[in-house]
Amino acid sequence: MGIPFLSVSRRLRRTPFSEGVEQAGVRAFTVYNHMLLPTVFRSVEEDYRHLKEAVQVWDVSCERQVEIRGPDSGRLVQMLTPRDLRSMLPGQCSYIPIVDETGGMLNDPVLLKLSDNRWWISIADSDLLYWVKGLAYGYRLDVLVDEPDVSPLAVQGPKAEDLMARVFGDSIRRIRFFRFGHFEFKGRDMVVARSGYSKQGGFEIYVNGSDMGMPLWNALMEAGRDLDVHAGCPNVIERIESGLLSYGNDMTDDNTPHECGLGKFCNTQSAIGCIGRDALLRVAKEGPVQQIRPISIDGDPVPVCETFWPIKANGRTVGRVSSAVWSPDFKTNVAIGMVHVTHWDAGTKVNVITPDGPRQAEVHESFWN
Ligand code: THG
Repeated sequence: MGIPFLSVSRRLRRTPFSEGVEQAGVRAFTVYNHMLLPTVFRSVEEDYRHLKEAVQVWDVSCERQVEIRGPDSGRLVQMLTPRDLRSMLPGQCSYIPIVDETGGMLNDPVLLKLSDNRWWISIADSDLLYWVKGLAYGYRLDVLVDEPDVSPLAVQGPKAEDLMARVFGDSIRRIRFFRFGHFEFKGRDMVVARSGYSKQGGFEIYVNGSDMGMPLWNALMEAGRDLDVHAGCPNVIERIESGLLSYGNDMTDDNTPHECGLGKFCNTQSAIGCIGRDALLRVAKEGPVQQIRPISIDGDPVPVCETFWPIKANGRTVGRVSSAVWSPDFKTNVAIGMVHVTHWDAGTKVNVITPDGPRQAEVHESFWN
């Protein structure tokens, strides 16, 4: 399975770090926000082991920023999300579901509040810029909305803090989780947050200016030589183990935040102005009838999950798996799927129809208990 080749052109954007990624021996890419995103360097399993033991530098430029500036910027950002942003302070990050007028998920970005009048929405894989521009224009808001020349570079793994301290100074150690500060690199101001698409700890540098891409990439690689720094990328095994959702894979605009297990990031009652508020208040009354759950799948390593795999019980479809992979640490296949209310309790035994045939599987509350 898989396709033989992906033709690159101007529509499939390279990144400020593509040269470094190629030098490091990238083996495969995916496309995310119309941009190259590496998926494999040595092998998915070697990358996974190294991520859990050392430190990696990830080209996650594809996490594009939707910048909103101006006096109405706070109002516009609150229109996008059922998370109540009134208590959010400059210097904070927030994981926010973004919903349309039906309460359907349009994106699940990280929001950064740079100041009362300036925000970055660090988006997952959907063209959110057009929704935000449309709202700004339609509501005649006093804002500017655009995509700045800012490209995130993630530094992830247990040795990430030591590497970052060598390049940005010891004060980097004082950044708390989901907070950010401003740091200089070669005289250029950069936003650095303690965040990232893994649970191994680390930072994200919002690289300000494409011209700074390779100088920063090279500085990190040189400073981390004795830490065994290596180019890496979001790792499918680690992210499923960690329960990190992938927009477009695990959920789409057909799903509400509650179905996605993102209810804890919603304050729909108090999120006054949220476009999807009425729709979400209506569905919240009933409660979701399906929800995302971690699932373990018995047997040998499963193939790559390229389409939904049906989840069955007593011959009836009770859900679908959207992501699945063999976990070397858990010694089972770990998966993420949408499961019907009748079968979502932890411990429920189901069958997953993989391309290799049906497998026994179990629904979990989380992978750690
Ligand atoms: N970092 C940045 N931008 C991003 C991502 C990122 N944009 C695309 C994509 N990732 C968006 N999706 C996620 C999903 C999960 C998290 C971040 C972005 C995440 N979740 C933690 C969790 O679920 O445990 C923390 C959530 C919290 O406590 O607030 O970090 O990775 N810049």
